[in-house]
Amino acid sequence: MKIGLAVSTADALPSAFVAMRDDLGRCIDRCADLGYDGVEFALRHPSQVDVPRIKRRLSVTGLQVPCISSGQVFAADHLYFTHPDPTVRDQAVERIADMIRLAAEFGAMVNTGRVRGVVHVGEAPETARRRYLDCIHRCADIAEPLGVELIVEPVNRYEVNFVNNCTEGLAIVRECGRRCVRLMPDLFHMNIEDASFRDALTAARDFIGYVHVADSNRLAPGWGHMPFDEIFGILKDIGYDGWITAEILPQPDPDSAARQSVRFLRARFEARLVTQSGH
Ligand code: LER
Ligand code: MN
Repeated sequence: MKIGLAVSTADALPSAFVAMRDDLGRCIDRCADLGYDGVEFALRHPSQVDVPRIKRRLSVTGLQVPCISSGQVFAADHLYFTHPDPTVRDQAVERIADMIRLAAEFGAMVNTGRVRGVVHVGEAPETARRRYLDCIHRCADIAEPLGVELIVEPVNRYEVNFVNNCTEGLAIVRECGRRCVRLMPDLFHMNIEDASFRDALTAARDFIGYVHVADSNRLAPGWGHMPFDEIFGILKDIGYDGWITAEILPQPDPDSAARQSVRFLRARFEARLVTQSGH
């Protein structure tokens, strides 16, 4: 398992759930010092990344960029796949296409998160679903030849009204039926929406490409009441050994939150190995 931290640029919206808002090169250096394996970039636009400079920082530190996420494309630019206006849907696809090309530079996935959109008042969920699937197929056409995976993240009902739990996420990933489109459970959202961590994660076991973690209150893991030991046990049982990225609030301050996350996640994960190997 590799541990990541979601970070963003200094001008990120307050609604971006990132522990660090800083120059991205500095974020990499700080995360390397703290013992992370990688950083997820939460971006509004791919032009925020100076590719040669970031590649140098990654090569010096040995860190990876496992994922580019796009929540600010929804929150700041209001571009999303279910928009009634086809021009806006085209712009959303274009922005995600640019993020896919950026992700290809780093061997990263692209989280399409809230860019999936919402079911508009007065419209049928089926209309949203049809628009969404059309857009995600167009993105997959670009991602597949570049070897980039697109991840679909169920997000709780207080943020969007479309694809809230892992069952719905799994259904849409299956319906999409593209190899490069995978599911990304986020424990914070699951804690609100899914009746059972075990049932939801087990049902999705063949489709999980990436995992977001936070404690029950979006603070660093260990500072709330998320049942991490149980969840790590389930992830082991289903054979998930990919990235676990902390998407947390910068409280009480960015470095304390980031330090707590990596220490806690590593310790609990290693404890799980010890327990399960019977030592
Ligand atoms: C994004 O990864 C996420 O989890 C959302 O809550 C952002 O709104
Ligand atoms: Mn998330």
